[in-house]
Amino acid sequence: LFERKEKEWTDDKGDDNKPCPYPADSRARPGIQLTPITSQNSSSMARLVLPTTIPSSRAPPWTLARVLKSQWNWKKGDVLGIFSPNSIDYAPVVFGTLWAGGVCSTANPTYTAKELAFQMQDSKVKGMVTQLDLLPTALAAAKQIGIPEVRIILIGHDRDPSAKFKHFTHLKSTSLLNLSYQTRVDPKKNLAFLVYSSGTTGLPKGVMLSHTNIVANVVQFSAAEKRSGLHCMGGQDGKGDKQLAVLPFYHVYGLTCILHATVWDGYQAIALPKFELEKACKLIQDYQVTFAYVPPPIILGFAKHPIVDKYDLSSLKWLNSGAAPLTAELVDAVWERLTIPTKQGYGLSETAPVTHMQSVLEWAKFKGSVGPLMANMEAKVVDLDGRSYQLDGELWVKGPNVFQGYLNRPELAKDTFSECGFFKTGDIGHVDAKGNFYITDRLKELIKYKGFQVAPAELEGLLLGHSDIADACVIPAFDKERYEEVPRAYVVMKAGVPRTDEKAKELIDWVASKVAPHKQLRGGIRFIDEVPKNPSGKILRRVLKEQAKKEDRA
Ligand code: 4UV
Repeated sequence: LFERKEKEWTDDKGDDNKPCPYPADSRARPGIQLTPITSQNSSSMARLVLPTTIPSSRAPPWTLARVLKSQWNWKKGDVLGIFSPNSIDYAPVVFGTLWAGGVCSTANPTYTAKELAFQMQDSKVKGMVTQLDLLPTALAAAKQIGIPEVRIILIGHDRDPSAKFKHFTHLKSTSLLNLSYQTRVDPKKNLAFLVYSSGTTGLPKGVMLSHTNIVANVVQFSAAEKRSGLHCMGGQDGKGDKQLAVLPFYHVYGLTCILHATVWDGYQAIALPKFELEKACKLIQDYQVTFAYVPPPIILGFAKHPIVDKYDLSSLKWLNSGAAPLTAELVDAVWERLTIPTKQGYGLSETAPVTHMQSVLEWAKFKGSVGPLMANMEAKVVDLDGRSYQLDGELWVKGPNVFQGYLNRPELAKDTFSECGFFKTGDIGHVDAKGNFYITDRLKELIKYKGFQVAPAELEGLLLGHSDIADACVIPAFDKERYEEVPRAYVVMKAGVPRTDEKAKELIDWVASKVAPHKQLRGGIRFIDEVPKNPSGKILRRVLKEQAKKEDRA
């Protein structure tokens, strides 16, 4: 799988039989080629997971597969909802579900019951796994969508004192591998995960990721990291690399780059249920952590927070930033303070996720770049008409890790994929002569707060439901002090409603009471007379984004 052949830049001939509408100038840039991943050598995810030791206090993946198949009448393609922060039980639950031929719908543990119910209903889950402190939210969501209480299993440290809800580790009957609960899958066709993304527009949608999508990306990503020679040396003796597993496993960045990559490469992961800078520093020091994949706000913490000086972080060899833009200033600040290189990766839920990854050896040479394309992928930078472009344009990608479409939304395929099979990322960027890509802007409506997705359409829908509001538009603003994007609402109030600071605060608090913390209107509320729209009624977000840019720069 790791045999690589460097390929020259070549004209895109397309690897499918569909005619490409832009044959004359469709120069696509292929990544390095890995030996193609076929259905024989990728097979099911279950092949990745034959743990050699299971701690006696925990349970192996096939324990869950047994319960699903023998007690829940589980069929191939059935979906399990996972509503939990990072936990030692997360991986066996994921692999147990896949082992039984199922699909995991992973949800953000900060969701409200309503947000959770939406995802669980949309992905038609048959049952849910959660933790004791999240049980009230899980139960409220389960009630809304009619999931019986017996189909809720607990994971994590705490047990239910009333013993009404079974803990995953209590399902254990035997730690011996039991193959009879395994279901063979077609890795290209059968789904492994449903992660939720708003894509380029609208409300969150189920991103259908097949077994092959994930296996391909783990192999692509691992091969890319190994190019540096500094990464991912496994070892049971405690001498191998150790990763700080702070990215949430429910999000595709943590799911592939931590949960799966750790199993694939055999190094240790020190998992945190949520990010606290001081705890992270202590764990790095105590466990001699060697690397971490994080979003930019954590890079900011390492660069600027005084608490970092209390700890010895000298074991850290490098950091990888992704999920949102990173400034070169922060990269320099981390280096000056800690002498640790910060490189960048880029990807999307729809690409399982990694499409670009910078080598740690090139962090200083190509600062601001997200690196070259992953193996077995092709990319184009196109103008608005889909023609290849020399300057900044929309990034399109193609490869074995590109998803199968949005769940129950076949009508979106036309706008999501080009006629010759490229996935339109909705991000804007360019590529230099050496093949390094740079992401410079976003064409799509998405807002990213600390790397988490916020769909403007969702907040606009909520605001429009408020009795004082006539119209609303939500856009990304920039918090200069924290170096991060934050959602800001521009609202038109109904006649007679005061446009005061108190009213703005009241509305911000009202939104905060109804959504997960990352969706709060941290960029504030601005009152306007009219939401700018084109003649067909489509919101002209660019106008307000420009307005916000001017205000945030002032
Ligand atoms: O769908 P999603 O929430 O997915 C992600 C994935 C982040 C990854 C994946 C692989 C990596 O190696 C890595 O370092 C990070 O966040 O959101 C996808 C959108 O997030 C923005 C961009 O707008 C995507 O369409 N985004 C992701 N990475 C970057 C980024 C980046 N490095 N710079 C700027 N924007």
